[in-house]
Amino acid sequence: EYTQIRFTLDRGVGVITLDRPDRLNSFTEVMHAELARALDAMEADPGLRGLIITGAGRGFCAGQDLSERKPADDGSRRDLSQMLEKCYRPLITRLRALPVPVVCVMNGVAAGAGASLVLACDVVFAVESARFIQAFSKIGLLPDAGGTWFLPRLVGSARAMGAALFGEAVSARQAESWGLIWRVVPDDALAATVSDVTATLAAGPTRAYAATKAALHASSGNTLAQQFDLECRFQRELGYTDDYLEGMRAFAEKRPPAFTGT
Ligand code: T3D
Repeated sequence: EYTQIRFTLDRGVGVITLDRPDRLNSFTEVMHAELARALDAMEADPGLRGLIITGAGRGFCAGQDLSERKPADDGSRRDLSQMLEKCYRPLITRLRALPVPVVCVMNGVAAGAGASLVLACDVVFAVESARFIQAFSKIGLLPDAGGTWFLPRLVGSARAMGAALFGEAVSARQAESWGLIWRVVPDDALAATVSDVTATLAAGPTRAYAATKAALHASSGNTLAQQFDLECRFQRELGYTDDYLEGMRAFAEKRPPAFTGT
C-alpha cells in the first residue's frame, strides 16, 4: 500500500518511517501523497493517541528530492511556490493541527525541508550523530516548509539567521543546547526510543496532551490574558475527563495512573 514510507498503528500510536534510504528519505510527490494518506487515516481515528516520525537508514530526510528538480536544458524556470502550496503547506499544517503529540525520532541528518519537518514536530529526539543543515541557501533558496516561522521561535533570531544564511551543519548536541530539540539519545538507542515513546503516548492522558499542545502552540500569538482564557477553557473541559478522575484517584492511592485517553 505504501512504497516510500512505512506506516503502522500500535496501541493508538502511529509510526511513520520515511523510507527512501538511498536518497536519504528526500521528499517526492509520491512520498507526499503517501504521507497525506497516512494523515487521513490518523485524523479519522478517534482512538489516536500519538504520532512518531522517523527515518530508515542513515538519514532522516534530505528535504526536497532535487532529482525531481533537474534544471531544464533550455534554462527555463519554474514556479517553486506550487509544490510548497500543494505538498509542504498541508503536511506541516496538518501535523501542527493533529490533536495528539507528534514526536520526531531523528535517526540521522535533516536538511532543507527535512529540517523544517523536524521543527514542526512537537517533541524531537535525535541520535547523537544526527545533524541539521539549513541547506536552502546553498541552492539559492530561503528556508521553506515553515522553516522561517519555526526557526526563530525555537532558537531566536541570531541563531536562526546564522544557521539559515550560512547553511552550516548544526550537531544534535548543539541543537539540544540551543533548545532546538528536546533530547539527544545514543545512536544505538533509536529503536528503544521509538518503543519508549510509543509506550508513553499509548498510556498518556491523551486529552490533556491535546490541550497542552494547542495551548503551547497558541501562546506565541496570544497575550497573557488571552492565554488565561484558553487555559480556563481547556482546564474546565479536562476537569470532566475520565483521565483527571483517574489521575486524582491514583495520586490518593499512591499508584501510577491508568489513563484511557478519555
Ligand atoms: O524544489 C522545490 O520545490 C523547492 C523546495 C525546496 C525544499 C528543500 O528541501 S530545498 C533543499 C533540498 N535539500 C538539499 O539541498 C540537501 C541536499 N543533500 C545534501 O546536501 C547532502 O546529501 C546531505 C548534507 C543531506 C548529506 O550528505 P552526505 O554526504 O551524508 O550524503 P550524500 O552522499 O550527499 O547523499 C547520499 C545520496 O543521497 C547521494 O546519492 P548517490 O551519490 O549515493 O547516488 C545524494 O545525491 C542523495 N541525496 C541526498 N540528498 C538528496 C539526494 N538526492 C536527491 N535529493 C536530495 N535532496
